[in-house]
Amino acid sequence: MTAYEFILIEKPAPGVGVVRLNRPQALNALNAGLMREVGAALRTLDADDSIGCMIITGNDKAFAAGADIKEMFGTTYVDMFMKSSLVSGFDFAPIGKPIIAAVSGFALGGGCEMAMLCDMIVASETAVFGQPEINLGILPGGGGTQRLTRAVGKALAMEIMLTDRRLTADEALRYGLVNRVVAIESYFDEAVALAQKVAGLSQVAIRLTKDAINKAYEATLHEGLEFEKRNFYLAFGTEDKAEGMQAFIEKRKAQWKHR
Ligand code: DAK
Repeated sequence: MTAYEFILIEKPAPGVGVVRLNRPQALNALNAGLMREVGAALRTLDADDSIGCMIITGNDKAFAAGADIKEMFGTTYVDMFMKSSLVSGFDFAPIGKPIIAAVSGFALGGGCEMAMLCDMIVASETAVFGQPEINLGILPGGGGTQRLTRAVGKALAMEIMLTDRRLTADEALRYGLVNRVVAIESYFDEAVALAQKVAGLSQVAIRLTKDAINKAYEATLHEGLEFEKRNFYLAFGTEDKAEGMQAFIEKRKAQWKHR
C-alpha cells in the first residue's frame, strides 16, 4: 500500500474506505502535500472494487482548521493560478463513489469546504463550522460562497462569511448543513455504519442516483428532470435492476452484481 505522510488509510468495515487527515499538531491544516495525498487516496479507493463508500475524517479536536495559512503566506497569485495543489485538491467531481465527512471539532475555512464537497456529513456534538477567511483579508476559495449559501441560505451565509459567525453542530443540523449530530464517542462509528449501508447496495444504482442529485445543483428543473429520466432508463438496462425486483418478488435479499 502507498505510504502517505499526511493522511492515514483505514478499512474499518467491509466496503468502507477511510481517508484520515493526520496533521494533528496543525489541527489538520490543509497543506499542498496533504491535498495531493487526499486526491491520490480518493482516486485509489474509487478504483478499488472492494470499496463502495468512502469517509473523510480527522480527529476528535479537528476535522481541519482550513488551508495551511503559513504555506499560503508565501504563495503568490501566479503560484495559485498555475500549479496550486489546493485548487486541484478541491475538485471531488471525478470521484464516483459517495463520500461521507465524519466531522468533529474545527471544520473551518477549507475544512468546512472539504466537508461540503462530500455527499453527506455526520457531525460530532463538538463540531464547529465556519468560514473565517475574512479575518485573513481573503474570501473562501474552495467553494464556500457557493455551497454554504445553497445549504443554509443567503442571510445566514452572509453572516457566516462576512462576520466569521460559527455554527455549532446543532445549528448546522437545524440549517441543513449536516445529516446528523451524535456524541463525540460515536460520530466515526455512525459514519462507518452509514457508509456500510451505502456500500451494501447496488453500486451502479448508487452512482446513477448520486449523479442525478448533484445535477440539481447545476441544472434548471427541466434539465434536471431530463437527466433523472435518462439515468432512470439506464437503470432498466442493469442486471441489478432485474435482481432487485426479482428479489422483492421472491421475498429474499438481493445479491448485487454492481452491473
Ligand atoms: N494553517 C496553519 N496552521 C494552523 C491553522 C491553519 N489554518 N490552524 C491552526 N494551525 C496551527 C497553529 O498555528 C498552531 O501551530 P503552532 O503555533 O502550535 O505551531 C496549531 O495549529 C494549534 O493551533 P492554535 O494554537 O491556534 O489552537 P487553538 O485551539 O488556540 O485555536 C483555531 C484553534 C482553529 C481557532 C485557530 O487555530 C485558528 O483560528 N486557525 C485558523 C483558522 C482559519 O483561519 N482557517 C481558514 C484558513 S483560509 C482554495 C481552497 C481552500 C481555501 C482557499 C482556496 N482553492 C481551491 C483555491 C481555503 C482557505 C482557508 O481555509
